[in-house]
Amino acid sequence: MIVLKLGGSVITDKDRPETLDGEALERAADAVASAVEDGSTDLVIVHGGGSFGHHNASEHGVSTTDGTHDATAALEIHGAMTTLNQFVLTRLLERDVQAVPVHPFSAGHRDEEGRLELPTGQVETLLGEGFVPVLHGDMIAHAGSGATVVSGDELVAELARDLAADRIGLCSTVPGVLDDDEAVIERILAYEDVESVLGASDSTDVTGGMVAKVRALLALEAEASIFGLEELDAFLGGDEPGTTIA
Ligand code: IP8
Repeated sequence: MIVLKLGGSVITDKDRPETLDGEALERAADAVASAVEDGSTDLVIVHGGGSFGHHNASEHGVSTTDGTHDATAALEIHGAMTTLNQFVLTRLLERDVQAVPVHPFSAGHRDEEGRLELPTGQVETLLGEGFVPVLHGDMIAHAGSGATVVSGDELVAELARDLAADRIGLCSTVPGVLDDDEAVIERILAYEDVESVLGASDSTDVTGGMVAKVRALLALEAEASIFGLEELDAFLGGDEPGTTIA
């Protein structure tokens, strides 16, 4: 079973509010369609927000830790994400991928400490029935804080853990984690290995950019790959392109 994250910055124009990168999304959908064509690959897809969600969240001062009790704000952020989810589903369905949505806002919650609880029975059942569940970064109920953002990376980590994923892929705008000379770091074994080269994300990103990704992936049992869109076919075909986080 593969958990694949399509980065929000890959499938949207991250610097223009609510703008899709249609060409990139079509390429990603093509790669997914050829990977699941023969029915032998179980795939769960998670997509990030890019320009759908992060702008709304920062306008309302909402992040993974700062919540809101304002339903209008929560619905605006959630609505941006479900709009993007609909675009992703449509591109997949057009290619005969049996993609169905799973919206985290209706499925999980955080406890007082901010720990994410995400039941995965529906995802497992959908997989067993031949569907490709498509989750997304979203709003989520947060005990004591109203509702906060849940990032796609957190969802990837939860799903990979709970469903004992064999492989994890993060399709990103960069070809992997880059060192100071812009070369792809092939393997990361510990956060300290890359602390000095991981800068903050340069667009509006309320969930922490590459630093959060690497940290979340290091905590997992399964190996994860971070790679660019050009390598999505290779990853889904069994290769380990880009950076492997072990
Ligand atoms: O792009 C964030 O998901 P991410 C979703 O995976 C929202 O961090 C609502 C900003």
